[in-house]
Amino acid sequence: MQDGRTTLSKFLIDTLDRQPCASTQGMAGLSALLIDVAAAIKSISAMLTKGALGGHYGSAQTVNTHGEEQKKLDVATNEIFVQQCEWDGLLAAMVSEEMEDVYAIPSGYPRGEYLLAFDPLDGSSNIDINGVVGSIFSVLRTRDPADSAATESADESANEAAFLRPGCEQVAAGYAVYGPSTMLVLSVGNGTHGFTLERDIGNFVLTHSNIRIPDDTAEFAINASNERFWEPPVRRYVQECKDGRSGCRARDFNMRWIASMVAEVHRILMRGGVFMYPRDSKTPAMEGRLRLLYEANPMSFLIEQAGGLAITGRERILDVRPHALHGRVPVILGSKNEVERIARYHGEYDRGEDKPFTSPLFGTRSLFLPDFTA
Ligand code: AFP
Repeated sequence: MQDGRTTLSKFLIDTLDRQPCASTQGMAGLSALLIDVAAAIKSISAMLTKGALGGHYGSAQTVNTHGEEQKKLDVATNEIFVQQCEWDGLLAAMVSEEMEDVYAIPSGYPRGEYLLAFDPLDGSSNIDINGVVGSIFSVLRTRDPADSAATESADESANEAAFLRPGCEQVAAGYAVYGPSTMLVLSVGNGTHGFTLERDIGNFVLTHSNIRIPDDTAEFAINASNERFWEPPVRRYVQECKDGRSGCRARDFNMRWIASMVAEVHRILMRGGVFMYPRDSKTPAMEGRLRLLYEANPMSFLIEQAGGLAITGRERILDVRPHALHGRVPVILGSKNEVERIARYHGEYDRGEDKPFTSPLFGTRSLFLPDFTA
């Protein structure tokens, strides 16, 4: 399929409907669902480009299930996803960052065999400053296609337990990045592909087929204001990056932080890098900041499909079994060789084998040369 000419609809027909294969067996309806999700993204894109003129800036004066103040656009974009996807008979239920409980498809609509989990507006703290934001979505099936005997009742297929499955069971995942252009990046298990919104005709056009992440990078993204709360293996990795060519990495690194996971992941898919939102002692009760079902899992699916890695620090994110709809998980993802290094540092730390990491005070060109022989 040719970049610049293939539309999202043609891509999905060619990928899912015309060439059923093992990975897409029994995926009838998935392409229609993804086209509905794309329609929701187009509506959100149109709403966002109005900026302050759209009347959607500021607080909604409400609080979501996590006790976080909701922006007007958090609420409006959630409504767009629900209204665009609830009616078409493809979904059994939805879960959203902005809704406390499972949203079962209303009885007035037919129920389907897919489950949709989404963050309708990621990075909403960037809205009022006209920064980059995004939407993230994840698709599961309600039952194992190989188990045709599965006789889940309609309620069973639409309850919380139906969503609490590891991310490796996703059948599709993607995000929209609302930047200078609006892009939809998705995977149905056959690579990660990027589509750019041709706004004047309203089509998503394939512009980045088979995205591949470079195995190596010189760019890392982390909120450095949390440094004093990080675990030692994360502090060790970041310190070595900051030491640059005078440290053990013998090359300089660059740092980025956009406060929008979608923007960070998109940069990594475009040119490599590492994104970290690790567990920290600032909020020890929480396993990090990012949600597993509708942030970490879909992004990890896309990253792996593009040749990268996505871990908690100690295990593959897509293997983590969720225990709650809005459960959180530490996230370290991106270029393969860097994520493997960070995983190695966690392992060495857990086994008590981690070398005392050097700091600029103990670099090769400093006054304080460590005496490790002591
Ligand atoms: P919001 O959607 O509440 O702005 O959170 C965005 C996010 O979940 C993720 O997209 C960012 O990477 C991360 O939070 C930024 O967190 P900090 O504000 O702690 O840097």
